Amino acid sequence: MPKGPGNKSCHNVRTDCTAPGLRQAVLDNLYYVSGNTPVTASAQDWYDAVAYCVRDRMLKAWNEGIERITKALDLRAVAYLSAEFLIGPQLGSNVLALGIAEPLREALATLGQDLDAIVDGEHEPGLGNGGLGRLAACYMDSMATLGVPAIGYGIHYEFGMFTQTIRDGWQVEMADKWLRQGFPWEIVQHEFAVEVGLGGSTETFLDAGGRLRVRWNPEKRILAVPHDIPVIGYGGTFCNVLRLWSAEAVDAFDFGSFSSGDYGKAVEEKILSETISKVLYPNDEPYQGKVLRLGQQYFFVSASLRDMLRVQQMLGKPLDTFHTTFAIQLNDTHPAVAVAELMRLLVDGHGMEWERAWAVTTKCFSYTNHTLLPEALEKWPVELFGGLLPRHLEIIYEINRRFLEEVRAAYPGDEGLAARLSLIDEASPRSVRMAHLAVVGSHAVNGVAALHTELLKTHVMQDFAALTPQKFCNVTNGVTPRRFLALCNPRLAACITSRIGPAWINRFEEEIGKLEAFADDPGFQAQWRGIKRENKAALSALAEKHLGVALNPDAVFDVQVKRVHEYKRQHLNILRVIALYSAIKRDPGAEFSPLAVLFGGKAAPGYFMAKRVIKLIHNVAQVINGDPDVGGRLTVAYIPNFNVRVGQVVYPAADISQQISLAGKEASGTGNMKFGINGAVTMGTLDGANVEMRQCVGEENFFLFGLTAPEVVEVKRNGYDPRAYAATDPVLGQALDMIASGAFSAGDREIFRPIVDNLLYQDEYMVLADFASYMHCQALVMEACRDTARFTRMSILNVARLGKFSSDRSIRDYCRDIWNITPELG
Ligand code: B1H
Repeated sequence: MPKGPGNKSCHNVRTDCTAPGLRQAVLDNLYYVSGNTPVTASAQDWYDAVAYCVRDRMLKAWNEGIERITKALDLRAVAYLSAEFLIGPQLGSNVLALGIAEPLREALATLGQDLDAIVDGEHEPGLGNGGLGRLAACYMDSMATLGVPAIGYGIHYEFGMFTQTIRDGWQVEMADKWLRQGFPWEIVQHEFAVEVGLGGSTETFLDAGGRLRVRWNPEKRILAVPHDIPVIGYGGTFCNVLRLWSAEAVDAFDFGSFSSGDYGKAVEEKILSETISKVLYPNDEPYQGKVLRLGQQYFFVSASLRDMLRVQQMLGKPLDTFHTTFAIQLNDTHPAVAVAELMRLLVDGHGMEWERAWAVTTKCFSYTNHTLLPEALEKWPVELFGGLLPRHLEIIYEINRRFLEEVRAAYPGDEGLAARLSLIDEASPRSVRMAHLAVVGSHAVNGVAALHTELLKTHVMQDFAALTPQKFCNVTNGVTPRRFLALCNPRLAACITSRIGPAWINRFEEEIGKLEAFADDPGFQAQWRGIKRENKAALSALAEKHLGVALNPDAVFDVQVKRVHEYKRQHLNILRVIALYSAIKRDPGAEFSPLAVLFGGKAAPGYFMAKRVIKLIHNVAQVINGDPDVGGRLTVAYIPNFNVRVGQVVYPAADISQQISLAGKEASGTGNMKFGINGAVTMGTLDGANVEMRQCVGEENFFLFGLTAPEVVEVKRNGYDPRAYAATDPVLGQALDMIASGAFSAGDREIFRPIVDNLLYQDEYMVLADFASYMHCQALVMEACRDTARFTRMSILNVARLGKFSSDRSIRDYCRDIWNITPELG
């Protein structure tokens, strides 16, 4: 009899949560899953063994969750449709939810393993671009924690967001093959695979009852295979599922071609089919009208709706009560084709009358808008759309015909209004306006911050808001305090718990305010500062290791991490850095408290200007960090490959959070909240959720600068001339001159000319207009930082007063105002 760890296995090796039980479970997995012993196991083997051990302990709640949705007749579940779910590393958050960190840590220690190292080694699935995808993941976390039955539906991209490396200051993209080592958290459910059609044509026919019906004959079919990832709520009792569809060929390969010797053709179809879920489009905001992207959208939407209809039928419920089973949330317009697809499934597929189908459809759907940027609003050329989805185009025309009939009845003679509201943009090339389809097909439309919703109602969707004001509402974004405080900042979490108890973790809005009582307590303040310093030291160690840049943990850490985009104005930040550098150079002996300015974020691979801004930041960093006059008082670093994992190290280490978009451009922002609940004070404009954050923390605890949204409109209307600002502000003029003259490019005057010229002659995002105000604000920040007690108080109050920005509050808002669902817990 061989001596394997499995021999000592006990019957509850998959559920036991004591240290000895967990130890045995890990050893069993090592032995039976990976074919290893502690002697031969690699780091990956240990990770897998621990991950499967943790997953086992989620399966009770998981199976109960599936039963809940598929058994209860009177239950309404959320179907959250999103092309992105940026879920981040899974091991740490699942351990936290189950509450087994301590016994697991102990168990692993007896095996010579460190839980934290195993958690830190996880490679995250990068199935999203940025804020929008991460929001979807925070909402999944909150729904599970609050006990809101939900299924997240999305795409199982083979390649997620690219890995960013930096070569000579330039961003270089590398493919992210996140599945290379397997992904222990997912369960593939082949039995629920569905076929999705694409292309082809439509035909009419008379059905048995003599009714004229339409049939779509797709040119090709693709198999959608669900990969299920459990999403367990804090406390470990309630579990939802994230169901991601992966594309496969309906038939593995064509035997006809194979037999006749055409091996290439035999596998061609398979390869073509699989391209649908091959790669995530890495363009945050400006959408690209690529047919493959529309294919992706339709692919996951169709599979998801058919999955929901399967549940409806399994429950034995009639189709015209479909909306009582599912509240379907459209995360931006990426899944908006769902409106047409549900109509097709009900009308063509099940012979439902148009009016009844439309009533069901509009009661199901609600739509979240995430952007005001005109270039980000999805519009598909009619020809492209009809080529891929001929029946859906017909259905959209019919929806539009009926809708415009109502518009004309309400506003007779106003053809301008009808044209503005139409689902079809008649300008060449004619195109389908996805946002209009989403609004018309939904009973509720929400923006993601108060200002954003207001601007939606008064500008971008003015006509719709006038027509159906009752549809519009606001749900301000939130972030999960589990991942973005309890998990990522264990020192601060323990400190908070020591004062107000642990209830803040799942009752953040109700509990975190209790911290305010300690804001001026010198002992608490000292502890608070000590923790921030330790977090900064941890980030410094990482920067030292990966970048070779030494960051002084006693410096003020001033951080801007987010996607690189002109409207987010990383270039405004670097102009500020250059101005500070010039000030030091002018008077090297003057007092200057140490400041570390950190950047991080990816640029879309085709975004010329954003990539050049990354290069500029690197070049400025090189000059400043190497200048003996500066003597380490000002340090600049670019943290490569910013993602959820890196964020979890960065947010806890920040003193100052840069949220400096041009007012009216950032829909909400969520990084602002992640920084804030970790005690960073915001330096920001009145944009997105900054506005509400400032209201909550108090204006004395927020560093405000810049034009307001109405002022932006006003200045532009009067003819904005950026050169006038450069000419009259010597600090700004000099900073721009330094870049232009090659001070950061070894004399090369060409490399950054596109940036400088753009700022001087266009400056769409009004960097120059806000510069003076930003510099003035910077002086106030530096003054505040010198007063340690005052700054620590600001930091504590930021945490204590940001309870509203928990995604639990957002989900309660959705439940109450949009979904009509009562959370089962909390
Ligand atoms: C946001 C996007 C987005 N808004 C298109 N829009 C994409 C648009 O791949 N695409 O085609 C990807 C992403 N992302 C962000 O959403 C907003 O800019 C943030 O302000 C907001 O906080 C976030 C969540 O609401």
